[in-house]
Amino acid sequence: MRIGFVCYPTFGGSGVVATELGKALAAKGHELHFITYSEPARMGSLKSNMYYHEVRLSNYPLFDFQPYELILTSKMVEIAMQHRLDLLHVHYAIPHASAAVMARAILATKGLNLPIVTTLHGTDITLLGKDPAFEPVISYAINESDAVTTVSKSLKSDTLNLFGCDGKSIECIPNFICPKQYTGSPDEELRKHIAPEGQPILTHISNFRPVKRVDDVLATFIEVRKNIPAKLLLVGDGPDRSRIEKRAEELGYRDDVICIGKIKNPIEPLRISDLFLLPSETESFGLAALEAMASGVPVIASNTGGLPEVIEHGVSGFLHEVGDTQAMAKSALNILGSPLRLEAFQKQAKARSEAFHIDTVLPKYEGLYNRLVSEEGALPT
Ligand code: GMT
Repeated sequence: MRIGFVCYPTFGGSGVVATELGKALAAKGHELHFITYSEPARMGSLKSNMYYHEVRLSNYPLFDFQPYELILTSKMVEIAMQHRLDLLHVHYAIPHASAAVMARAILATKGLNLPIVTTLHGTDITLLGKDPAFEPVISYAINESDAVTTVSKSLKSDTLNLFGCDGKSIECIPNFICPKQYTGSPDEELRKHIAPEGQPILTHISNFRPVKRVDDVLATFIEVRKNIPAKLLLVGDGPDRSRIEKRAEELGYRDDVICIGKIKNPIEPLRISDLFLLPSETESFGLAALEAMASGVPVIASNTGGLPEVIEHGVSGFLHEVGDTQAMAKSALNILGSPLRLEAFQKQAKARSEAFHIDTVLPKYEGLYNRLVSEEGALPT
């Protein structure tokens, strides 16, 4: 099948899921065309069956604000025609799904049929979906898509509650991991550099947006640190990063909090971690938590959104109410308090992650594509 993929090319979860899915589909022989404004961060080295089409912004002097959605739409039309795409899979509702709906309408005027699959990833519904500036467009794009998927049951229910969706059937297809990426051994030099005296390493990886509640990461860590020696490893970058770094310093934890910024491969810091903290306000799935578990790292997270669909409380980690950093710290100390318990949680976290193996998830997308292409094929174009 020839498939167009539209996603954010950044380190965010939706871009990672789209890129890894595209890579896996290409490896199975599908022809993948990524249409984005820069090369997807997880694209890696050149692979057969994979193509990248850059959406280049215009330098027209009248544009104070670039009409990115329109430029993207034209690019989708161009690539669909040039490469005779069978289907367009867009990740994140805006502007990708709304642009795809317009591209499909333009192609229809040329007698071409291009089914659209929209995958909703989370904040496109839970944050933007509630914003009146975007709600009508998101609602329209969802209802007009030929198929809609969500990454968790929780996100499906949020979508149905917020948009009604006129009886539209929404399929839930979870995030996934490619286990072979998690087979390497930890970088002992890196571990020694972060925790020279073998202190346990608590890690948080995110884009440091307010929804991640990075203050709660720090508060949980400080509570742990009051009881045992430990280090906090912060990976990623975003609006709250500098503030948290400053706060850690003001509170006297400068040497215990290490911020390494954005890196391409989050698996390296995960391999040297003992616990992963994800106390988000809302989290449709929590890919970062799943990646931690696949690295054998138990997770302490908030009991919100799709996180309970990923982490089993008391088995692969612990779930607590949003903001309850005392309980999160208590659970962290519980796991770290006994090497045997830590080892059990590590094994259980790894075992749980196997439920989200790419080999289980990929056929769900392929099944959906096949259904859609054969259904659409039957329609007059
Ligand atoms: O978490 C983020 O801020 C990034 C965001 C994105 O849109 O890239 O991630 C969302 O999509 C991921 C992949 O499906 C999910 O695993 C994340 O849970 C989800 N983030 C939120 O819901 C906050």
